[in-house]
Amino acid sequence: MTQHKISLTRYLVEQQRADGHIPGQLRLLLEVVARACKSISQAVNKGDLGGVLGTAESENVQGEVQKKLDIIANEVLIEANEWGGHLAAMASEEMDSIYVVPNRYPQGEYLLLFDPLDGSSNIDVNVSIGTIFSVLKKPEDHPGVQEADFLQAGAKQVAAGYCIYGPQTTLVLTVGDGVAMFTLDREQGSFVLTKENIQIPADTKEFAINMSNMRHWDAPVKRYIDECLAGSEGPRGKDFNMRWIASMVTDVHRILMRGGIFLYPWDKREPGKPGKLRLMYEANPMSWLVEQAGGMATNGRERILDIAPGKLHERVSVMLGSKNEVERVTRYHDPL
Ligand code: AHM
Ligand code: MG
Repeated sequence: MTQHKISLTRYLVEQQRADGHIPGQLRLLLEVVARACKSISQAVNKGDLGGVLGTAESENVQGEVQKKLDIIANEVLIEANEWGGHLAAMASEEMDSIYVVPNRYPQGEYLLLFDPLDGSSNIDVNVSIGTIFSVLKKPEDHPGVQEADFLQAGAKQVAAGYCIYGPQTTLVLTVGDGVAMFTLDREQGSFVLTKENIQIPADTKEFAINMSNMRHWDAPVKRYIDECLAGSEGPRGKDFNMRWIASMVTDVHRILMRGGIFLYPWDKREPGKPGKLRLMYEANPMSWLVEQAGGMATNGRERILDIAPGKLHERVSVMLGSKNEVERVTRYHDPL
């Protein structure tokens, strides 16, 4: 625990001063995202009292039924971010195409992508959910902004993070200089630095995967999990524990706090679909955070951050967390 409370604002100002890691516009952007997360946190906390639970009458671009809170969170993020002059456009899991900042506001140089409320299936049952975000720079070679400007590999991110709405509301952030964690002080209404330089242990005895899909997995993933399940009598020589919250934010948060491996692999049910999770606003930000914390993230074959996206809502197979475990399952994908 830090002795003197350092607010998110002070942390960002000091980062900007120290090494110019965070240009002024990016600092403003991150402050605004944090403010939006505070307001989403309030809506989430109210639950039934705020009339925010349950399903809306709509579907998103991926054909998923939207929850009321999905839509509220999306609107909060857009309204908070559109007028500040730091953004050119936004993209979200909940919107078919990009949202260009209206021309009544100045256009900035950054692009913001988000999953406004990840883990929607958990909203109504009072289990932790979160907002995931990724920030890219708009290419400078042309005026205006188009969807193609967003199609940059995750390695190009300039900031990434998530805010988890659980027993505590916690913002976890990287600007490429390690991972820092801020807890919302509800009385003060501000995020306070509570952990710096988060490190994921390279080894773990904990895995997270939706086991009900086992019969659909590809052989390398099946082999990896079978070996974990065999416990101390199997080839791994140790017993494993399993956790599956079904909120990626929460599963990844646990891994950042105490290690583990998270897998949402491609499976045989939908051959044309390379996975369930979305590359640009789920896998990329989480992969960068994990790498910044000394972990590893692949799709079984290549580093997630190196994948060149073909479209905004592209899906990807995800394996991330403790380095030695991700290395192992990735090795199992190598052709013999
Ligand atoms: P969402 O963005 O529609 O909420 O879906 C993503 C979620 C992840 O948070 C989680 O890891 C996964 O989907 C859960 O999938 P499943 O329902 O198969 O357990
Ligand atoms: Mg999601």
